[in-house]
Amino acid sequence: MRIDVVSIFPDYLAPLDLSLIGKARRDGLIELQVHDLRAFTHDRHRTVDDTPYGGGAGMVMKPEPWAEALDHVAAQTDSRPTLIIPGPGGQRLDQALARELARRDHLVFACGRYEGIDERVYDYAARDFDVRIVSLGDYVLNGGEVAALAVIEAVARLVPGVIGNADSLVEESHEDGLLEYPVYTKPEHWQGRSVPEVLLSGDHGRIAAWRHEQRLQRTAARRPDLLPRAAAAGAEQLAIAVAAPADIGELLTMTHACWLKEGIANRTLQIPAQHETLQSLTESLRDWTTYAARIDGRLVGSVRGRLQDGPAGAGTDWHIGRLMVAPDLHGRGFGRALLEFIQGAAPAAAASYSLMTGAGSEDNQRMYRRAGFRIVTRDDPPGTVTLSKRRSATD
Ligand code: JD8
Repeated sequence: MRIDVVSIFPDYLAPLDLSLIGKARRDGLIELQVHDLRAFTHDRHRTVDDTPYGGGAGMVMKPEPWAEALDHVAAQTDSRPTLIIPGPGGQRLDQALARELARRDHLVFACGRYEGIDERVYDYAARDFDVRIVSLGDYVLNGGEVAALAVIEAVARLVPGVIGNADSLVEESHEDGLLEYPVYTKPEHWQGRSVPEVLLSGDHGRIAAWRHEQRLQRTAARRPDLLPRAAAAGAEQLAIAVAAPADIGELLTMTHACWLKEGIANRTLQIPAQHETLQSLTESLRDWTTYAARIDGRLVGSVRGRLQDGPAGAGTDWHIGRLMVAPDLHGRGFGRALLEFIQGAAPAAAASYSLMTGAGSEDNQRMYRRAGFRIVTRDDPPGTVTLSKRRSATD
């Protein structure tokens, strides 16, 4: 990812030389350049501001230096960068926006000062940039640099490879609308306080369930405003029933729609789901226990499972497949709800769960890891990862 920052206080961005982002720059994962706006002035006083038309307090940033600075940055790339102009009236920064910006190749930050930047610069910049006004929150800062630092840190840490262990990105606050669970490390007993026993049990299923419960409780206590989106979305709204031949038409349509996105994420048209037909899907109802999830009669999701021999000595495995949610309903927790449902639907004989997804399907992998699944094999078949999870006594 390339990042350019323009400011009259370039030293304000010095913290980006430190820590993980400093390392990511040295490792070539992030290319970051800071530009002094005054370098794009031509008068002896290197003037960047002037009095506001219409009167009033303070000074306004002149358009000419900004135009030259943005032209200079735009000339360095043939892609259309995203220009982020921090401002108190902008779109609030949140994890969803951070994830969206982390998918861009080139971000440019225009850090204003004084009373702000001449309004014509916003329109001028739209010629070469996707212009986004972003705010840190409903309070007033003196300039855009602090906001630029926060956005860059929130975005850069999502760039693959910046955070060493991608797993740690999974269970984070706001990642799925819930606050994070409490964390502990050695010593087990400290100042008469002990680590919760479940965390010493080694039972991944129980630990994942306890942590999820902790996240719900903390969110309810500290950020109840987040709960509706996180919790309400879940299973409550879904009417789940075993799929019947009458569902096949809708199911085929949704299968093709959902695996279009998977095909793009994995740059392939060789995924079996992409080649399903009415006949093959009807026949699959014999081999798989397939569920259809509806809201107000509309098919919004599906998932299936079948028993198979687990890895040697590991008993019978409940293999989960075709977990899908209608593309327009992603991000509401329905996928997590269907994953919880299909685990609960496993026959008593199942000692473990397994599922497969694309090596490039990061969102899917994130959801499965959050539910306690771990990658056990790669590229069997090529381009896929298989994840597994032991069934716990409480499941
Ligand atoms: C950019 C100039 C100062 C703002 C007169 C104080 C973001 N969440 C946020 N609060 N404030 C900013 C922000 C403030 C800025 C600039 C961002 C450029 N100022 C101005 C208007 C009132 N002074 C911000 N992101």
